[in-house]
Amino acid sequence: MKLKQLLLTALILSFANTGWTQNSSHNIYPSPQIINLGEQKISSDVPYQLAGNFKLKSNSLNLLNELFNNKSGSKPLAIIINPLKKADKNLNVSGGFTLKITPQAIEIGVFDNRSAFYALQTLKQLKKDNSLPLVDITDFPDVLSRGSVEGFYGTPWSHEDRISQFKFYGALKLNTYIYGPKDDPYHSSPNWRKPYPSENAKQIKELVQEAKNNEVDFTWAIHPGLDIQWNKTDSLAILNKFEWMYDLGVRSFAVFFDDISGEGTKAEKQAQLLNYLQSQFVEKKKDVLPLIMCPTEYNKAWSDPKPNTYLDILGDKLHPTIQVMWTGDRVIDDVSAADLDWINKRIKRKAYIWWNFPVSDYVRDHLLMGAAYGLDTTIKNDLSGFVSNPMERAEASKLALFSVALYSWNLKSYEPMSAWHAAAKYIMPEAATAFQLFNEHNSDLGPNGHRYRRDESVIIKPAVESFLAAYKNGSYLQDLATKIKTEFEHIIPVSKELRSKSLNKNLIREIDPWLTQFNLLGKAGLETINMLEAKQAENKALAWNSYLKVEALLDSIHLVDKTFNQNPYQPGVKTGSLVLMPFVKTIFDQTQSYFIPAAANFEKNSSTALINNTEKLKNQPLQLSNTSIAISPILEVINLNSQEYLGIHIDKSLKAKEFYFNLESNNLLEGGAFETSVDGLNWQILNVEQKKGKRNLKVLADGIKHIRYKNNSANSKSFFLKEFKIIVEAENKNADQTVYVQDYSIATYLELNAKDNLNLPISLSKETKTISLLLQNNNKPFEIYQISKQGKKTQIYKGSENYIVIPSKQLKKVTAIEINANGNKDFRIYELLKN
Ligand code: LOG
Repeated sequence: MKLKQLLLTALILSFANTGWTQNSSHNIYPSPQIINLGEQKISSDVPYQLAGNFKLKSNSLNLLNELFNNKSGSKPLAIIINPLKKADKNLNVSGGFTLKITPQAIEIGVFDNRSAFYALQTLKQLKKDNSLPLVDITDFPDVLSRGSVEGFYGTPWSHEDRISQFKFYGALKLNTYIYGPKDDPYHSSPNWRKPYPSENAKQIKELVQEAKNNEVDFTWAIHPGLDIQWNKTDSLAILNKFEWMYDLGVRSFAVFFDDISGEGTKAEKQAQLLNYLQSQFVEKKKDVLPLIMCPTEYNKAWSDPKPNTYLDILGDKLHPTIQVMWTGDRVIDDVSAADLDWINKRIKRKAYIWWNFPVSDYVRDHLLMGAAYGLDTTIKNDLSGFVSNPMERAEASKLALFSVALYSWNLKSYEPMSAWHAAAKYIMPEAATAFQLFNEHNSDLGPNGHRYRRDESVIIKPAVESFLAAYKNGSYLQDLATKIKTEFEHIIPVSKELRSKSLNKNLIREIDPWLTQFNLLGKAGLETINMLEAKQAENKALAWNSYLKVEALLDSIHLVDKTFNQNPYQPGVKTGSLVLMPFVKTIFDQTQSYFIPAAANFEKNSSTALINNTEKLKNQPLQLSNTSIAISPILEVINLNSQEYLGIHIDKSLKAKEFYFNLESNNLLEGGAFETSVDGLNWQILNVEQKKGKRNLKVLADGIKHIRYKNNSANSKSFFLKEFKIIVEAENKNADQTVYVQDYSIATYLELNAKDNLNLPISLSKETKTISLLLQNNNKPFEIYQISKQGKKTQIYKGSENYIVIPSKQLKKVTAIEINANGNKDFRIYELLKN
């Protein structure tokens, strides 16, 4: 990076010497192909006078009127617009233009009205404080079709969303929008054969017009493959539908055959249909753009590699002007030269890239606000189009679409990180730094079926990793802790700032649950560091107070996750999920051993335990909570020899309600079984349907206290211990739950509720020097008494602390202690320890 920056600076300097200021000081997005920026400026606070031989359309005229004033009196500036003369092939494409600002005039050379519109958009970006710099620009797009394909599953964009998109595209020289939301029943089954109801039709008409105003080609796509019949009736049905759409103003069409099976997938039939539409519709209409099709085998991983199969058939049979879409080596993938090489040969044309980023329909609990990287910058001659499939959140998707605009216009100049930063400034100038910070920690997708991941929290990640590595080995790296703390401190105000400053209310509405979550993450992180600092200072009481705060914040995060964005696919709201949240959780989980040191003289009242007869797993910890008991997952593969088993025994005070497992194996139930037992001696086979041991749930019968998986076969069995969890509740909810107070775990607690007095039997040995209580009382006063053998009750504590240490000297012949919470309903006792 450093080296790259140096080289860039050197490059800029060398341009400066020749009188050029190549690309350095302008803010034109996308970056012009050739720009020669002068230092002098002219005023734009003047009227203009149009000259030249090109007649502008109204959208370009409107832009002109926006740029200059119409005050009479001052001398008008000549704006001379002429058709491009040069035989330059690059320049003579839709949108290509030259723009020259001299002290006397602005000269614009155009190929079409789109060229003029783009030249004026460039002027708009150049204009600052009512002045324009002298400049000489030659500009044209590297890729002919650039923009988005609304092709995701989930709630389609709203009318307002789409209009806002088109304005954004126009300003950034994106010229393509393909309409294909999977969940529009008139795009796909069941209603693709039917015309749109009048209200929808009216809106589409408006959209086509608004797209036109912004020089965006509105492509309407049909997705008939789920139930198409290869007969005349259905060919006509599509033709009719296209006619209806044509009447609404649509002049560009696509047919999608993705995500279907059966009859609809046949290459010959698909090609026949497309060719039919080519001859019966496109060639007849004359003002319709080339057809686009999305094949069924739209990525390498899903396509037949054998010669003369699906893709080659399309390549051979499809009319040469029909464009073929392609997502890459996989459904979700970077775009590489090798991949294009492969596909272009097979389809015998340049692929039209359908880039599945930042689409999030397969990771709906995440926002994809990361940089758009992984795009090869040398392939401009190998693609016919580049469209991005965005998120269902339209405004938030603009962040990635900004980069798509920069990339597809000028591949060579594309640099993902600077584009990403520029995008934040462009989209949220009111609060760019806060927005950038939010984006930095909301980039990765989390584990997903497509195995597509993105960098996240890149700047702070090395500090977090080094800190955690050292921390696990018992050392505390102060500098790094401070650095991480500062990051969390910066995160806390971001949500408030974005909510109060952002002018884009729809964007805030889209990301609102994530803003809530991000703020909570900041607070939880800060409190985590506070806890570590208190621990460093050996102030256990302070550390415990921080622990309680972290716990409460994690509870809130959990609640937000269970309350908002409750879609049936990936419900919830995840933020900072790659680096920051795991940091908080790791420290939080590991703090257990600090508050409950292994050396402590416990009085364990719970018999909950791991059961197993394998040496390797004997130290595997359990994860306890008030509602579940689980074996901590293991990353490596586990081998269970013949007759070996692994499971959980729960205490008699607990009732086992449900059992969840995920052991990912191919032959889990061949000679192996899940077994349950009431007494630990007699075992019964638990019927589970899932042979492969993928995630599953089993409701349990009453009275079960033991669950295990046992290898009853003669051979060893291997599997992954991803999940082995019992959902529990107190056997008798009203009865004694003191088991939680003495179970070695600060993840469980006893809630006093309305019960005012709690009586805990205890016996002290000679070694006991103190007893300590880990509580949470919300600052309300309470008392502790000791009860002697004779039943005498004496007060030993009165106050409102959360962490209480009582020297054993104070405890005379104690048989129990009694806690009086004075009716405090939020009183929790986490653990009673003897040290
Ligand atoms: C679908 C698309 C979906 C995307 C991401 C294509 C060509 N089709 O796996 O509708 O949004 O993946 O989930 C797809 O990508 N299928």
